Amino acid sequence: MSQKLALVPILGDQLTRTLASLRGRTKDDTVVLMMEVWDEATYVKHHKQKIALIFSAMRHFASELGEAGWQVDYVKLDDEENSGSFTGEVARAIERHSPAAVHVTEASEWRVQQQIEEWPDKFACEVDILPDGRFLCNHAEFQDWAKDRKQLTMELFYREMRKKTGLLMGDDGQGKMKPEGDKWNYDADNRESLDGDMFIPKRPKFAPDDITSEVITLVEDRFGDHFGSLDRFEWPVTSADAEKAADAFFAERIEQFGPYQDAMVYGSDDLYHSMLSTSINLGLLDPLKLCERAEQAYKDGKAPLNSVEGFIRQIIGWREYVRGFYWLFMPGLADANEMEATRPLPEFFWTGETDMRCLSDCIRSTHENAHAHHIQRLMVLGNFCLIAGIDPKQVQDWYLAVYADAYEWVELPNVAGMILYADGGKLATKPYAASGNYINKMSDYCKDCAYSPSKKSGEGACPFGPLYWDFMDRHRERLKSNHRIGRIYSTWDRMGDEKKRDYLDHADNFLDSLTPASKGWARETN
Ligand code: FAD
Ligand code: DLZ
Ligand code: SF4
Repeated sequence: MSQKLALVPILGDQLTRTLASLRGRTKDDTVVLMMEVWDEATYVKHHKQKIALIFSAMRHFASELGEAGWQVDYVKLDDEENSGSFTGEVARAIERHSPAAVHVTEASEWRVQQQIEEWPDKFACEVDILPDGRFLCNHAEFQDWAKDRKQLTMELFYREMRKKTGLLMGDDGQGKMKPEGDKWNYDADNRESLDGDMFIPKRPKFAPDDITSEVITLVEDRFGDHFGSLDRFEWPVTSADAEKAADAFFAERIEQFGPYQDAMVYGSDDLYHSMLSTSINLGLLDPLKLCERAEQAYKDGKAPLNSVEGFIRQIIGWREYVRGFYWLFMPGLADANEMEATRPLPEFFWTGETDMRCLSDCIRSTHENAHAHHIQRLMVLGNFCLIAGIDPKQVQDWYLAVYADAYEWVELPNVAGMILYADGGKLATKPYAASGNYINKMSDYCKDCAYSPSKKSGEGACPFGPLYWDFMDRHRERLKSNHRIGRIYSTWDRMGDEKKRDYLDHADNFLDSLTPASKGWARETN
């Protein structure tokens, strides 16, 4: 029996046929609505590749649905009547199609969900807002796990997800589950640095087809003043290509994924990372299936446990955890500033023009590819923002704008919680502050840098050292009782006054020399 006509809006990061709002619908009683809207393309000034990726993936998905017989109403950015907003476009589509109901899957971001929650009052037809089934842990389950916990330790959450999925779980012989290899976490085995000469299989790159080329022209034309280059657009924009990218990762790179997860090499942007985050976040790949493939690679003897466990932890651990964390602490998380950081973001975050070779290489990769790998985001760019005391709002806007995989639900917990400690330690047990020694150990950046990590102060000293001590000194009252950090102050106290003064003066001079970002790079209102 045919149901009443429903309008099904599909947002830019919901590109899967298994979406909750499509479940149970038939092609005869459904109009799918997809909308390129100005508000979403400009609420921060996204990297050009990010906009091109989302528009191209949306257009490909719409055409696949159309070819499969679905009725798709696709609003392009340049359509004359385009109102510029999701709500405006749903209103116009209701006029065009007169549906009995709107079925929409909840938005991944708080900002958009607020708009959707107004629809039942705004529209005369019924509006159903359905939970997003693409995550393992729903909002209620996460709240339940978090309640009564002082510290939301990711590792404990992750163990629950391992038990829930059965991934890398065995039997202890007495009817209970136990982690494969008897250990939950193999992170300690995953800290090798990488020799620049080591062979790294190249990941597949996807040259723009006609749809992507048209979108690239549109983006150059309409968003020409946004950050980033479109010269090398190589992202998968369909689920078929994303599967090819996943095939190559499981065939060629997962074996070394674990050991070199934290390594950094000048000029090398992907190393053994999967480069699948853009596809997972868009909906082109199913995260749980990827974890099952990783587990299979282990069972088949094609990848060691430390690599496979590391990959699975990133997805059913960190990715699920940050999503739960985001919804638990929004909207306050976006305003959190526990460390009272107020310094403006330096201009070099947009130009890459700094003598600090680690930062300039991470910003180059960000500009060229709309990507930097995890440890670059965390221990180079993030560490700098933390110890230099950069205003969290400006850091959030930067990360949200520049990465092709950035949506607020995943960006914000990583920025406010993981790198800036702006949430006061709800996510991380201590600030991830480090001197240049860490970067020197894990990368080849320092050997040709204008600065030296072994020089502690004075001309040519790596700025990370003085900035680190300046940060520790500034936040002594707040951090001294943290058991993971407190002992650092004994080292600081053992230094003579002159040495301490040298560090603090050096940090002051360095910070004074920074040029603040000129207005309008990330957000018009900054
Ligand atoms: P891999 O190293 O191959 O990891 C596999 C997968 O694990 C990733 O594809 C991703 O889905 C997941 N993952 C790994 N780490 C995290 C994490 N910390 N949080 C959530 N998922 C994770 N990831 C995003 O998808 N979007 C963001 O906006 C984003 N912002 C970040 C900001 C900061 C400050 C930091 C420190 C990390 C951020 N990450 C973000 C996490 C991580 O850096 C990227 O997921 C990763 O670099 C993507 O590359 P990859 O697919 O090769 O990842
Ligand atoms: C990031 C983005 C951009 C640039 N443009 C669109 C768009 O035009 N249409 C769309 O449906 N989604 C877009 N997105 C993603 C949204 O900003 C947002 O992240 C998702 O709707 C999830 O809340
Ligand atoms: Fe970065 Fe310092 Fe190393 Fe230069 S010396 S690359 S600034 S850590």
